[in-house]
Amino acid sequence: MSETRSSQSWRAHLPAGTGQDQPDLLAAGSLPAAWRRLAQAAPGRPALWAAEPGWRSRGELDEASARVAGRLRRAGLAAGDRVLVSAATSMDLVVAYLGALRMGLVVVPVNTAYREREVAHIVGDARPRAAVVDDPERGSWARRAAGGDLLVTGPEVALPDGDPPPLDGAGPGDPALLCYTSGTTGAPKGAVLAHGNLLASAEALRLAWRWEQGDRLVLALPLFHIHGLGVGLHGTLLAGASAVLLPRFEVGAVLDAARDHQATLFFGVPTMYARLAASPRAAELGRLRLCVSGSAPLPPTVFERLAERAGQRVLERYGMTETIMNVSNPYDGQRRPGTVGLPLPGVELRLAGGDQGEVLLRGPNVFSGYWGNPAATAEAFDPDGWFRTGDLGSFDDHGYLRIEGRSKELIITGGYNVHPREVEELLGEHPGVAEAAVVGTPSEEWGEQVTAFVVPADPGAPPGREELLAFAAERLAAFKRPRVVHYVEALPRNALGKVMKHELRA
Ligand code: MCA
Ligand code: AMP
Repeated sequence: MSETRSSQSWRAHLPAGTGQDQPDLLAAGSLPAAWRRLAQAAPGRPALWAAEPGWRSRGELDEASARVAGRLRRAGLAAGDRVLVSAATSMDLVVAYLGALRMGLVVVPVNTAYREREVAHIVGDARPRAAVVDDPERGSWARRAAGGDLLVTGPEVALPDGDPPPLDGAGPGDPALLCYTSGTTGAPKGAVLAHGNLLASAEALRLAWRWEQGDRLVLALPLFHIHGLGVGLHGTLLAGASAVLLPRFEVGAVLDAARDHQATLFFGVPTMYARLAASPRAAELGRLRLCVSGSAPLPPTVFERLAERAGQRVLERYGMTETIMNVSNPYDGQRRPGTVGLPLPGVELRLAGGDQGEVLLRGPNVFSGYWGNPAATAEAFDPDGWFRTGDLGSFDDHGYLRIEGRSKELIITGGYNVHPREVEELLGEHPGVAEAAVVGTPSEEWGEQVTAFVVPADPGAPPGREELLAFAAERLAAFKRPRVVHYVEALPRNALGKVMKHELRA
């Protein structure tokens, strides 16, 4: 068994001279309780900016989110009910989210690129009572999947006002988010993140990244995944800092926002940093105090280019939906490209195989299980309660973690996850396809790209590539659609009949 990296390395994340004990990450009670105190302490302080309506202060967010909670309560929702939330970033979306979280609803964030079958799977599993969506078609998909019994509203939650329910009373064990993710295998499962998980991770990041009230984040990540939500938004609110909300990532818009709003922070996925590094304006990134990359490996070439062109040494960290954030390069001290750094405060980490093996994690940031799926939950943890990430790691000479690869079949393209089996099953539904295998192949732009190997039902008349892609596009989010399609006579299989994916990747 390998050494556990934990109680020593967290010190590397805190300023020199910090006390001897690990910080109490749950001291604030919950994120909503912490935000409430910050709002009361300085209600006029600017908190969030969006093109529409401009700046909103802590106090305004506090009032507006309480109003949303009153409306949702009047509509019949109560603590513990699930509410599906699927919308592009906007002030209304954030207010709706905060209102739901403050009254104890369990928020189910859903990617806006999802098509009907993806939405229907989540609705069928999570059984939400309401959906907050910015697209009527997505609302009708959700309602249909719920058998007609679903309250659908827009991000402005334009429902009749009511008295707010008790707010900000959630305890650390109460569920806050239900995030659908493929985990290591199979169909998307709902990872239940409790209020304590959200707080522990945001507090560890606040300490490790020296997140202060004067900081201002340019937040161009979508808020329906943990990177934008659990890192960008939660961290901003817990630190009492501010953020500029952008509805989508675009190099010029990010750099304009950083300049116009005197931002200090930017968080992104490697595809975003590659685009920034290639821009003639790359040097402008140098004005920020801290840039953080995650969700997929940051190529050392991109790190070096930004260090050269902008004097910006991007800090890479490692996270996962089930655990929020785990490991980070230190703020002070060396940021080592090609590594993700050292376990964050509160996080215990070890490698299953000794010096190299599956990354195993424990800590107050780690979720407790998959929604209504005890079998998947049991599989996800080892008998000592270590969460099996499905990522393969090793330690470098400085004790920094390197993510070497994945034991799970997951493809990560532009920071979005694609589970091959979902795409394989879909392609297999096309009448012209006998079977298909899907793998990730290297891509400079996306990190990995979805690549399909298709065995036609009639080798003499394979389905057209465009037809196949249109078939996929109608049924799956655009980022899951194969970018490369190869037609093959047969798939390479081993003696047990299992497709040998490494041969396809070669
Ligand atoms: C868009 N497209 C993609 C992707 N995004 N294809 C593959 N992979 C993608 N990620 C497609 C579009 O559908 C379109 O296809 C074509 O690419 C061009 O779109 P473009 O305008 O260039 O895309 P974009 O809007 O600029 O989006 C690129 C992006 C975006 C900004 C990098 O993918 C993004 O926001 N990624 C971040 C995802 C994220 O937040 N992940 C965190 C997960 P067509 O033209 O054919 O229709 S949380 C997580 O992983 C853990 C917790 C962690 O550690 O953070
Ligand atoms: P998700 O399932 O969306 O939560 O994605 C989590 C996965 O993203 C992890 O299990 C890793 O495989 C990957 N990941 C996140 N951050 C990094 C990173 N900095 N380097 C390599 N892989 C990463």
